[in-house]
Amino acid sequence: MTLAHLLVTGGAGFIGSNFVHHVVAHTDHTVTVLDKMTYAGNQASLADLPENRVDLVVGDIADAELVDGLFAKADAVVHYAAESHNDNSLHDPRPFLDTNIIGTYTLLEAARRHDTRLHHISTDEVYGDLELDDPARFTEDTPYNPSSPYSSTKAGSDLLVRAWVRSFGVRATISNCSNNYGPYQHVEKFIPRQITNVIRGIRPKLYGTGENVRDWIHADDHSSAVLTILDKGRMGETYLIGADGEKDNKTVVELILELMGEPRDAYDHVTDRAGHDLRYAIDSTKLRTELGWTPSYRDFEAGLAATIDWYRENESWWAPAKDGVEAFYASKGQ
Ligand code: NAD
Ligand code: TDX
Repeated sequence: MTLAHLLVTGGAGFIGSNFVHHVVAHTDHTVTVLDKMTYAGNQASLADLPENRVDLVVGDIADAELVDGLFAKADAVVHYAAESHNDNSLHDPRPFLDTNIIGTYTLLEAARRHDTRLHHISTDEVYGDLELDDPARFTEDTPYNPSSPYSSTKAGSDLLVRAWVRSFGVRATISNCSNNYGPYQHVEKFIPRQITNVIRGIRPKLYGTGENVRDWIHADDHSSAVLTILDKGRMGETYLIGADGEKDNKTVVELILELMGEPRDAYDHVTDRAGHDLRYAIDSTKLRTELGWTPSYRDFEAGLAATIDWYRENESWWAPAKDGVEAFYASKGQ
């Protein structure tokens, strides 16, 4: 790849920081992270990276002047920054509009001014949900049908990118990935919440019946897919990223308990999420056949066991957020 300097928005968050680690390990690129350091950003996620490869600029992607200066120096931009949690979007949608819609608009205008290559990170949730017994999976041609304030703002941001490509010739690609797991994920999310609950002696909390299905991919596989698209992706195209990892939530909770040496039924059913999507499933044939990408983490149980080890060994990383997150969920009966 001829790219040398990447601007990574949201690089202090879960998937963004995994991507920065992946770039440092597998390429010669240098990286500037632009991150607002919201509750979801954590400088410790970037702490062990070489200073001559990675620097952090604390700021808002909706700050046009700041963004303009950073685009002037970047060979390509990878856009992870977002408000990312469905439950928060049900409680207070406004930050989702500010960051996911206005923030993405601000980046697109800068990409247009500087003719900078932009890769936009999105989610399979833009497609809505599938029935449990539906043999279909999402493809690049599935119509958009988002359910939550979060997924509707991600859908809106995708449509802005498509419009800026068509109307202004912006050089952009989009990827829509399934649920990620791995190190550096905030304890508000499903898998880290349950692992850290078990570490703390709290029973895991399953929303509703727990029959909801998510299609799990390791964050490092998401990173390798994004690098592949940056390298070989066709401008204006959308690529779905997934690793054939469908599991229902009940199975995941039981596996976490078993791997952590607890009885498989030592969890509670709690109030369901409003509008809870039933099932996500990704068909990533286009990415695999056109660009030659394949996932490396094929054994979910082994990846989950390594993730459990990471949370056990890095309590100082997650402990400061844990009590506040649990108090928030408790206030909602979750
Ligand atoms: P995260 O919440 O862990 O991280 C988001 C990061 O963005 C944080 O560091 C935060 O400080 C930063 N940020 C938020 N608002 C900002 C702003 N206005 N300006 C600059 N920085 C800002 O999220 P994540 O789970 O790492 O998700 C990253 C991206 O991947 C998002 O775009 C999300 O929609 C997408 N995605 C996530 C998943 C998943 O399973 N987590 C799956 C598919 C796609
Ligand atoms: O305590 C919990 N108990 C529970 O049963 C939590 C926090 C979640 N759940 C359920 C809800 C979902 O069915 O687990 C599943 C996963 O929940 P989240 O981790 O909140 O993820 P999800 O809502 O599926 O969205 C994630 O994947 C797609 C990311 O947070 C999004 O940013 C991404 O777009």
